[in-house]
Amino acid sequence: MLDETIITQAIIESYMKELVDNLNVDVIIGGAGPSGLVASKFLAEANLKTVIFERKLSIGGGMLGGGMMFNNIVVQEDAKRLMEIYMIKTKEFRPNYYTADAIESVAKLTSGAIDAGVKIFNLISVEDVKINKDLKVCGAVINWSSVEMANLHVDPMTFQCKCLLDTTGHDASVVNVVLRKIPGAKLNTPSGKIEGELPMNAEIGEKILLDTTKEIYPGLYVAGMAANACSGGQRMGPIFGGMLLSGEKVAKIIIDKLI
Ligand code: 48F
Repeated sequence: MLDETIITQAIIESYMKELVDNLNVDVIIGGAGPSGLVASKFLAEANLKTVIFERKLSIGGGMLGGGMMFNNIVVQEDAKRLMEIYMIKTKEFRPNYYTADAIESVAKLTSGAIDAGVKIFNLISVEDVKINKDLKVCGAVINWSSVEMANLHVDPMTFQCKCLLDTTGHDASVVNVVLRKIPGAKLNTPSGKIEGELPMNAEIGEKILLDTTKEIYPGLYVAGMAANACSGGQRMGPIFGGMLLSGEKVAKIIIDKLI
């Protein structure tokens, strides 16, 4: 005998408890693409309380679609050790080019994050940041993605953190908010503003990503495609080694800062 009201109560009460439990954490990550997922696992393994808010229903960002919906991805030698950590199967195509199943990759990156203790909330967007009196970023202002999509006039709510990580991909949407809303905000980029992403060059884009991954504004960090978009790096398309390495790198930067 199953009682629908008990099923409903179980979902509401357990979800609410998890939300409240994540109100004040070490790291909030906006965006559950590959770079955010990898960063979250390493942060949680360092005992930093880490939560991800993902706008969409699905997890995995651009990784799920492979290249042009051919749902395989490519990684290069440098990132193969990370694929091995997650036990994602790879096949050598040519020297330095390995293919992997995009769905398996997303599933295992997600599982790696959750098993490390990360809480992922999907269907929630980071729409603004919280700042302290020195204009340092110290939290994320979130709302249901459905509210955002329907353009409803519903106020958001605020979650607090020591570090906020923007892994929202090409849009760098959290960094954009900071630039738009904090008077005189100067980013850690050559112009102090968002340089904008450059067109495709996989070789340069993948390499430069490790330099563009950094604290971009006090309290706010960038990794993945958002990092190249902020600092004027090239895009690289469906090769994903750089995304994984960028997630690992930003985790190290934040761990060094907080521990
Ligand atoms: O775009 P995405 O996969 O970011 P990434 O980790 O990886 C980039 C690659 O997929 C690909 C590429 C690789 O070579 O160029 O594009 O840098 O994932 C970004 C995630 O962030 C979510 C979005 O739905 C996606 O799943 N997102 C975007 N804006 C917000 C957000 C927001 N404001 N709040 C929460 N999630």
